[in-house]
Amino acid sequence: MKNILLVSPYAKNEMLWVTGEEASLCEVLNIYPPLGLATVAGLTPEEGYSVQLWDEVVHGIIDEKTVFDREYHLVGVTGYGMHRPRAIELAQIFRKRGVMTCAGGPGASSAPKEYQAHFDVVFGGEVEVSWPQFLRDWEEGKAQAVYHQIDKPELDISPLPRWDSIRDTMKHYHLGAVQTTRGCPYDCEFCDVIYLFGRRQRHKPVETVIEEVRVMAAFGYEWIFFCDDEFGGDRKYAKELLRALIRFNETLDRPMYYSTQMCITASGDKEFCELLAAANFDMVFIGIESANPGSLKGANKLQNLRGNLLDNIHILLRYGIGIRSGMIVGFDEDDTSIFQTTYEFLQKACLPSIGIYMLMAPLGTRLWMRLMHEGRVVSLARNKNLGPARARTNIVPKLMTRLELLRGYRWLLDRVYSWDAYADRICGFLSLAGQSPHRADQPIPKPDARALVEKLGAAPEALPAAAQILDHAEQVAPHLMVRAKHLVVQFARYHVTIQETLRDLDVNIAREAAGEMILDRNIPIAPLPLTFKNELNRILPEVYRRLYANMADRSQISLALTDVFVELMLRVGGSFQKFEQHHMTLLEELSDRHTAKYNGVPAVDFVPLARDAEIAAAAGMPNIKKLRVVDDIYKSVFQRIAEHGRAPAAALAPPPQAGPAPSPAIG
Ligand code: B12
Ligand code: SF4
Repeated sequence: MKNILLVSPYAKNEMLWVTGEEASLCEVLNIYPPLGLATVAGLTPEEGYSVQLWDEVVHGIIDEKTVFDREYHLVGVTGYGMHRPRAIELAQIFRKRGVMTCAGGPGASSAPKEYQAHFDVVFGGEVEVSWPQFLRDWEEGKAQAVYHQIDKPELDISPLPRWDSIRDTMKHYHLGAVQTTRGCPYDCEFCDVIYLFGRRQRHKPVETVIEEVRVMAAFGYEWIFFCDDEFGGDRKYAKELLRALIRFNETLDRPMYYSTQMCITASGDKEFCELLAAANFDMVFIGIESANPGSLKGANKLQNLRGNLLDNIHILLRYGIGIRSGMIVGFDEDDTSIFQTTYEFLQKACLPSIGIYMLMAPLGTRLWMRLMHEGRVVSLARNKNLGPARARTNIVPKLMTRLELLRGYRWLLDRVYSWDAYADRICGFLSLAGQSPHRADQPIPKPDARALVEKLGAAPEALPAAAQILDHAEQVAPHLMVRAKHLVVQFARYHVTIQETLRDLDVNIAREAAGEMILDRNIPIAPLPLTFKNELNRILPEVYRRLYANMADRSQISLALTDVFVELMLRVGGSFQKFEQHHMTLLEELSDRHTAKYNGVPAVDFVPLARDAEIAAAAGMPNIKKLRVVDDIYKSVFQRIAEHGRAPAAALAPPPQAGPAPSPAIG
């Protein structure tokens, strides 16, 4: 029997927007159970393996002294980019204990190199194929250091998540988690979803989703978050699922509430909106992103430009479907007027919940590549105590300085998250939503505002705002009273978080103004033309076939592909204008050289199959277009080239607005 521990690293919980009042009253410690890890557990055969999930937020921080009830043979760590430092600490703790370690999840998938020095095995991408492969390799004593699954398989092969090992602690999560789709058909410049999960949306069979919902209901959850990026990406599927959810809810005494992420285009589909409301979706996350149409266009968020954005937001609100909107400031088209414009837009939009961020360029996204080319990506890695992710940005804006961005952002947060501005927005929402009944909402007597605010320990300015919201609900939408109360409770908590963020921002603003921030610029030595990606679409199938036919171990193909293209770019470097036949010849040579390396034979001794034999040997090759691996490969290539070019930090000049030369790290 092999014992496997799967850990979700500790992170400070900033995401309080979904919690209700109950969260503070009962045993809730975290928002969602670790769905990625439960999926990995589901992929592990029950025979021969015991798998234990461990969420540090719920089950405790692991350190050198932690005593487990068994000896583990393997520890796997999940996480986003923001969890990386803690993930690495965990690897060090377990390595000291002599336990084999592996990493997976969005963080490791986006930046595998950053994990490789610390973990024995690193998984890139989804693991429905590569995890079972790894288990087989491990059994045979030949586990590899990297498994990069480039296939993006249909989700009917994804197993039911296994929660049995944390059955008794599921009560500590506020929401149940179920995923229905992976991938997003859009292509926003700043987003890495399409690199991680592809643009072709795949979905779980409706019956499987209902089964997972049923499992969550059995754990006692009343609220489920569908962990999708664009729930409405395949409208036909989504409608079928919504009808099934409505039927399922009808079998329950108390219908479940649902929430998810989607695009504003949903508002253009009346039937879809009606189904969402009927199925009890009371809050959805939507990337509204910007009040500036120029920025939406620049970021390729074209779907938000269909029709009038404010009208489209109000359409959804009228169904009683609350929106949590994601907003970004600092796009190339934003000057310093964006802060006031955004504030006015948000007040008119009457959004019940808002997350505002400065533009970030996540590693490997199109935005990152473009800004890298323009020398406008900075690394903040050498600065300590940067505060939460939302208090910093890694970009140099175009129409303002970094300092102006930080200061304007701070002003915006302070203004938008003031109690008076919030009360006005919520009253607007209640007036809109009041026009339509919502099954989720049950009338309750108006709570006493003073008693509520006192119980919450909120600031004095909370009282008039809470009274305004509750009075307004009583007047225009008594059936929404329970929601009005929840919105007051949620905001009281969110307000505290925002005050912390403002303090972190103050620290960063002061350091930036004093020139104390260490802003290392990332500069790739070999500039990679953006047009290369179009060429890659065309030539990749040929190179892939050559590798597929000749490589002894096909699980290494994506690594070999990256090696091949990295070398091509390093060789042709800045001289690359367009793809020419000699590049193809060079690519063939490089493919053969890397195949030889992976096959463990000297390059000179390696003889590739002749073309006919190659085609025959590649007969079972997956359809490369269907796999949609171009984005993945392109990203890995660029990442690797950037790493090649990372000059020693001290040698880099600070950006012009950073003030005097960088000082040593701030401790
Ligand atoms: C639901 C969701 C949320 C929810 C809940 C998150 C949670 N804690 O559960 C909310 C809305 C709160 C949220 C918030 C944020 N999120 Co989010 N979120 C998602 C979303 C849509 C689904 C996550 C999920 O459950 N997936 C389902 C499971 C099955 O997939 P998975 O975890 O990737 O697991 C698979 C593989 O990765 C692998 N795997 C995972 N772990 C491990 C571990 C091992 C050892 C192995 C072998 C394999 C493995 O196996 C699984 C099966 O293939 C993803 C996008 C997506 N489509 O996944 C973004 C995503 C994860 N979020 C992201 C981000 C950036 C955030 C925020 C930082 C946003 C912000 N600016 O505030 C916050 C941070 C919140 C926090 N403090 O934790 C990014 C992460 C980017 C990155 N490269 O790190 C993603 C990828 C979306 C994106 N590109 O913008 N998020
Ligand atoms: S719609 Fe959302 S998930 Fe899709 S590419 Fe744009 S930001 Fe990413």
